[in-house]
Amino acid sequence: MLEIWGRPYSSNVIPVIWTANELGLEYTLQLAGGSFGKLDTPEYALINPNRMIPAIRDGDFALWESLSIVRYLCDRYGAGGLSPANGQMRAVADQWMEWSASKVFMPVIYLFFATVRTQPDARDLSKITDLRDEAHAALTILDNHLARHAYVCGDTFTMGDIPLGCVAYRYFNVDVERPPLPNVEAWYKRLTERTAYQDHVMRHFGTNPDEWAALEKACATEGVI
Ligand SMILES: N[C@@H](CCC(=O)N[C@@H](CS)C(=O)NCC(=O)O)C(=O)O
Repeated sequence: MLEIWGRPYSSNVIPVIWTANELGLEYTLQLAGGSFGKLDTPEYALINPNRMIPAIRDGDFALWESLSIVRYLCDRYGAGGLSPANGQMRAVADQWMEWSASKVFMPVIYLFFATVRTQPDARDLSKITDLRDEAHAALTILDNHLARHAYVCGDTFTMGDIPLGCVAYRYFNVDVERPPLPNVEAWYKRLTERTAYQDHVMRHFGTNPDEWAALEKACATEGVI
């Protein structure tokens, strides 16, 4: 059976878990990384020599790098669906996946760290505003694109929506004022209607480091996968 290694609150692991659930794949989640450890073991070095999460094992085949894993799962188990059959459409899906990583992921993850992962009395408001502005500027490009399309590749949900959908959840759920992005907001609302998104992306992550740590720890005992 497919094994996914990682922790379900990790920003790079969430796209892999969401993808596996969109595809209806059976898998086991091997809790690893952060407080779950296991990355320093000889066994894990064979799966990912970088000793980072996520990684997967699919039979004898091991793979790391979150977006490569999403592409692999969609190409292997969702060809013609999440991985568009048309080569140009697949390239457009790929383009938005790369763009998510190169333009949006970093300001949003730093915004997340500057808010949720920083104690309230230690937060730097001007840094938070700068990160919000950087994320908003990038997301304005997506907003213009989504004025003409329901999803990044057109009328249907594809793998191109997955990394951006994960980043969008964090962006729309940190405690910061956001200027309007009407088309991104409408697309985000469409994602929130998907069961796999509700179950695996829309995880309440708390409002401060203590809440965040408690929620992440709880997923080991409550079986939240
Ligand atoms: N480019 C890599 C980045 C992987 C990465 O930075 N993973 C972090 C978690 S988000 C990690 O393994 N941190 C160590 C840990 O969680 O213990 C990917 O997309 O898979």
